[in-house]
Amino acid sequence: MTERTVNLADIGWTDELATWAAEHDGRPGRVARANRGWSLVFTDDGAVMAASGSVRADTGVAPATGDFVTVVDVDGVPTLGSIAERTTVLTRRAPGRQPEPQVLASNIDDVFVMHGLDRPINYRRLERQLTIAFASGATPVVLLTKSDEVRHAEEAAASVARIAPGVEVIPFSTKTGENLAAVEAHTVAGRTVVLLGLSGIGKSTLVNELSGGRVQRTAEVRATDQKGRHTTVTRDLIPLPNGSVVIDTPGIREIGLWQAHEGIRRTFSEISDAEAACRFSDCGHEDEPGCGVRAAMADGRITARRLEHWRDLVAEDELQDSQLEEFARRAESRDRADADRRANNERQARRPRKGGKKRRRR
Ligand SMILES: Nc1nc2c(ncn2[C@@H]2O[C@H](COP(=O)(O)OP(=O)(O)O)[C@@H](O)[C@H]2O)c(=O)[nH]1
Ligand SMILES: [Mg+2]
Ligand SMILES: [Zn+2]
Repeated sequence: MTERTVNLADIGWTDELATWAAEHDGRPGRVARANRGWSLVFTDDGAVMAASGSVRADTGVAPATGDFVTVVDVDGVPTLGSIAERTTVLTRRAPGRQPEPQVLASNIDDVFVMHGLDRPINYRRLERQLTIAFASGATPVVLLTKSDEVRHAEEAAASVARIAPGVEVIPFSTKTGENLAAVEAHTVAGRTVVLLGLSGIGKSTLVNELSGGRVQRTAEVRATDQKGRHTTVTRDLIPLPNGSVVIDTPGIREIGLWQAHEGIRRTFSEISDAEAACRFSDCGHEDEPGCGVRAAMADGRITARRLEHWRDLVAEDELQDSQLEEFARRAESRDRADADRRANNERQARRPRKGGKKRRRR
């Protein structure tokens, strides 16, 4: 599939965005894949590879898959001009020591948190995924793939539902078609879903199924590169025939939290609810009198396992906050030192030069 022309409406474009684009130079489009230095952009004139270094330098925002953008021509090179404000952002902490965000997808409506029923469900991973999904501002939906491979798919779904209060959980199979309609109900014209899960769990198979087998397995497209040649590149953003959009992330293992306070609160809503009843606002839920969390544990509303996982994620979130504060403090004192140095230099420069010979004391 070459996708020479893409209808903007088929990649999530709205009237509001059209208004935004009219106020900005360049051709409207959506980022289908973001790499270092360039982005693959779907425009109404086909797929182009646009240089993205300058927009990043100007705005401090690195483009991400799902961004609505304009592409301008800079000396014959397609270049990202502007990035529209994101409505939702799925972010993880970038792997590595520095506390830095990595945007996985933007402007998404649903996050499909996917696990395979053919292996034991890793609840800690699931809770992390739900946390970043809630933090994104989009709606998480848990998809349990390969339901044809187990006998008790509904039971597995029920135990997942117990740790995902308020989240829809759908066990399904692309092999038998079980519950595929429930999954498809989330892919509605104009909406964007992102797939999150380990590799091998059936993400690409689902994309193929949703696109009626019309997407080739490798998700390749032909794009115009900076030199105007046509070249084949891989994209993560896939427009479906029904006018909805799927963003396929590469199998992501590490789910580091990024500013996920609100995500934790919503993922562990039974704990957040119970906490509201604690007598002390800074209750540690250990042996304080009037602790709502201990009370909820005593009557089974909170399990010991959930409390332990919650404590771990809260600790990780708080550590990150203090790391970020420390970074900000250091950056600030560096800025202050720079400013002092500049002011000093200026004073030196302004000081009138003493002309002639130096006088010597007698
Ligand atoms: N039994 C069964 N196998 C599936 C199903 N969906 C995908 N698979 C298989 O799981 C493997 C990995 O699928 P793939 O879509 O490539 O996973 P991805 O890495 O998440 O994109 C393939 O061998 C698929 O045929 C399903 O519903 N049932
Ligand atoms: Mg895949
Ligand atoms: Zn308490």
